[in-house]
Amino acid sequence: MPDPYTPTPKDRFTFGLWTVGHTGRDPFGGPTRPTLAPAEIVDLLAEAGGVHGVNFHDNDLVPIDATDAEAAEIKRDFTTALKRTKLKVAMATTNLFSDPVFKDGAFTSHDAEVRAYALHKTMRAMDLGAEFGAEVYVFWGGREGAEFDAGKDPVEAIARFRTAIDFLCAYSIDRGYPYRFALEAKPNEPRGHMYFPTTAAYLALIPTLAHPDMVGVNPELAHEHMAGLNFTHAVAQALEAGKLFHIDLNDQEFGRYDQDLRFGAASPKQAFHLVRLLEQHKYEGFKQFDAHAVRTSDREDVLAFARGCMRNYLILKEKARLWSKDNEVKRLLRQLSRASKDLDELMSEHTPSRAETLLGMTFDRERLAGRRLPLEALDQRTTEILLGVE
Ligand code: GCO
Ligand code: MN
Ligand code: MN
Repeated sequence: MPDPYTPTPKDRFTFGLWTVGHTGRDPFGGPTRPTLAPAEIVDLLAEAGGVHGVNFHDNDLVPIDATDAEAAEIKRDFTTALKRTKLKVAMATTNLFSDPVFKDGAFTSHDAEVRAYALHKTMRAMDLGAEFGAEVYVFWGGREGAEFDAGKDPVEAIARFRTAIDFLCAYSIDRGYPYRFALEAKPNEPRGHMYFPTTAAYLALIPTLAHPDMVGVNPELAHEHMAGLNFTHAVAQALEAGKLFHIDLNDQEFGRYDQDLRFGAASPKQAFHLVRLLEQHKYEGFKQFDAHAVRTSDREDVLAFARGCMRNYLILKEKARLWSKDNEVKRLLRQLSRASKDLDELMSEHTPSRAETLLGMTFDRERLAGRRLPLEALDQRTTEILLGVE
């Protein structure tokens, strides 16, 4: 029997060049793994098996100080590797955080020349992504924030960010690119505090943009968990708004520094509810594993990391299927939901007469409060399904 948890490109799993290419460097120590060229990273992903595509920041592919000749050679090797492995480029993005020029922000910098450079660099990065067929363009504002609020008016910073996104939407349209923009929130790291700290903050910005239709969000599990928030609820809000354009999957203990663990490694129950949500609502976008193997890993273990991310998603997808057909789960869910066509109709939209009807109703609070809500039983059954109890 074939392994049911073997991924295929149809699963639309993707990895960034910076994820499996991570050298193990952290703020306390140098690399533990060799630097791989982009083409070598593509080969590694092909070896992992079943990966749909690869994503990059402009400078993951072409170093910021590469000459034209160097850039051409890297691009040639990368193209050959993509052809050889049949991997696609799914998403592209801009590195607006590594170079010291962006140390106090890119689109939100106080310095007009830095803001101009950020636009220039992003337009070029969009050209590069389009050259390789990227469909989604991600914006993660790594340095858009502050340690101290004395230095910058956050209202002005937010307005500057909006102006930049409006400019770049128009650029994308003008060039005929197929991009959909996905805004990625993070509460902190590398800045002490980042503007737009949560997915919900970006969802509130989007309707104020000049081209709201082409902009959605790219929520990341680790980022909401760093702030102690429920990721599944953030994704649900994006889905409900039709704005889930991309997703960054990884894992993270709540309230810690940025851990970027293998998907499913730290909080399998949260990951389960997330996968159940994505599958139930038929999310069809790319699922990027934005994480890296731990510092102790060698190449073989990096492969285990990449395979583990995809496998855990597929295992949780199967668990979600079992959960929804489980008789005990079904029975408990029936007890929890008490639908009423008449009442739903009455509450669906305000009319003066519906309001009058509602105002005239009497409610037996004691009877309502007395209804059973067997949530302990449901969560216990969920846990048992996850732990493999029949
Ligand atoms: C992080 C972010 C990044 C972004 C990437 C794409 O915590 O560093 O998640 O990995 O996703 O820069 O824009
Ligand atoms: Mn992250
Ligand atoms: Mn990310």
